[in-house]
Amino acid sequence: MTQQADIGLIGLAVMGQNLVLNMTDHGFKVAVYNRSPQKTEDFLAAEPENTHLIGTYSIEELVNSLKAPRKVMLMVKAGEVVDLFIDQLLPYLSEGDIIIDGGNSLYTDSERRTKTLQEKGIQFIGTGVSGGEEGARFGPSIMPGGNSAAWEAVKPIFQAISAKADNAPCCDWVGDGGAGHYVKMVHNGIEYGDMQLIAESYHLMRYGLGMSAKKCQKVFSKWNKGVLDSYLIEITAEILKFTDKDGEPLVDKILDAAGQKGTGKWTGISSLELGIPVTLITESVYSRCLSALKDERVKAQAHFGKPPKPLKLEKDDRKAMLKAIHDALYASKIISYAQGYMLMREAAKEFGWQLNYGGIALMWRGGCIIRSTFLGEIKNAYEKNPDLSNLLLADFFTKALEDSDENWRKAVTFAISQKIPVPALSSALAFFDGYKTANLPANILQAQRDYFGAHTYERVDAPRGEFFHTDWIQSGGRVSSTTYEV
Ligand code: NBP
Repeated sequence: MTQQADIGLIGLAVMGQNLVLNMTDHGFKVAVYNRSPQKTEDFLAAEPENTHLIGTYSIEELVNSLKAPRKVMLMVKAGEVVDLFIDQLLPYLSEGDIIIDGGNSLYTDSERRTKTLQEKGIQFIGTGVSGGEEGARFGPSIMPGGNSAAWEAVKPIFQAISAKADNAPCCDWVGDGGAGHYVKMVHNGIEYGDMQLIAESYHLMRYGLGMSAKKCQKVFSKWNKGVLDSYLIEITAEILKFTDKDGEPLVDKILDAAGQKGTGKWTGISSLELGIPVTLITESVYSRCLSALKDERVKAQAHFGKPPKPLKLEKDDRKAMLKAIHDALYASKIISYAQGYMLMREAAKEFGWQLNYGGIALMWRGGCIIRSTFLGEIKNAYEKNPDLSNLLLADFFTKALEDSDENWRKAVTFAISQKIPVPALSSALAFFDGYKTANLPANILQAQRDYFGAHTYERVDAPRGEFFHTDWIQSGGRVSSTTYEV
């Protein structure tokens, strides 16, 4: 076979097929391969006019159809399957060839693959691809990391097929090793948070204020024209509008037990490992876990009794409460992104990545599930001050939080009084209050730790890094103290 394809793609499931068609739309010749040959045959049969597609039925045939340096992209199930294909590819690849993993791989796997392949002379790119089926077909957000030497060869293809925001591609080099998949992981975690915040706001409207699905839909449609303008708010309004064959909202027939595939959990795990309080995303993961305990929740409601009936408010009061819910959602969303950025900053320090924070916001600005106008403000904040230590300290976000403060507390108080769980809205508020409190009660924690475990503590009247220990219990069981430096 002549070496004619610009890129090879392995894995013709939803994402792979749509990415291939996106690439051929942009004039690239793509050789495809799938473990089950029938999928390759069906895919080619569905595209009889597409002269940019080359079907192959063995790894050797796939590799031999590629122009040098060969670029092979994997769009297969994350995990062992990726390593399986890398092992199958290696005998046929030459020095300088490039393997790209576009699945939802764990960043530590991408870190490992970059290193081991580099030792073999093969360049590796681990890239996040976001936007689901439609994004893959018409323009995803693409977050590549790995071996930077491979970027120039892959860049024209990736930037051509990616979404565009303000005429700029939602794709740029993220960083070395696992950086691309790390940023994609945080993106997915933020997606969990955004979804949870919307669900909690819906819960407050529907069961706190007794609004119909249709009325909730109208509110979300209105919100989508303001600061909350985003794909997820837009599709929530669409979902609430959707009725089944009985003319009833389909959403009322959907079982309230959420699934998850693991990227939110990975974000939570990484936040715990790095010691960064990414509370909103982690609460969102736990909320899905709690929702999944459907049978237990049903039993517990019978045991403890039903939540109160919705509050019937006068028109103006209801309007004011809806505004409070809006502001609470907006402020909490700011907290969630700030926490996500805190996590990326710490990860960059830990793994030695040079992350472009404004560039990341631009990559998420279009094509992906969390796309929103809001991300433009994050990009602006980092453009104004590339050394910004925390998003909350940027003028725009500081003002937004100050403006929302009263309403945020009002919405959370309302939720508590109506016994409606709002873990994301309320934990965001608790984080905000903690973040801007100079003196937290951690002095008590330190004293307790020193009391039972001699873990020592620092003092407010001594330089940081000087540690003290106190003998808290003295003879006779009386509590007094002797303090000494350690
Ligand atoms: P899947 O994640 O469902 O993977 C399907 C592909 O993996 C098929 O080509 C299948 O081959 C192959 N495969 C499997 Br499964 N087990 C295999 C094995 N043991 N050996 C060889 N091949 C195997 O596809 P997808 O939903 O298109 O997602 C692809 C990647 O993109 C995943 O990592 C996913 O997490 C990520 N992603 C998905 C989305 C989305 O919206 N779906 C969005 C963003 C990222 P077969 O046809 O022979 O079974």
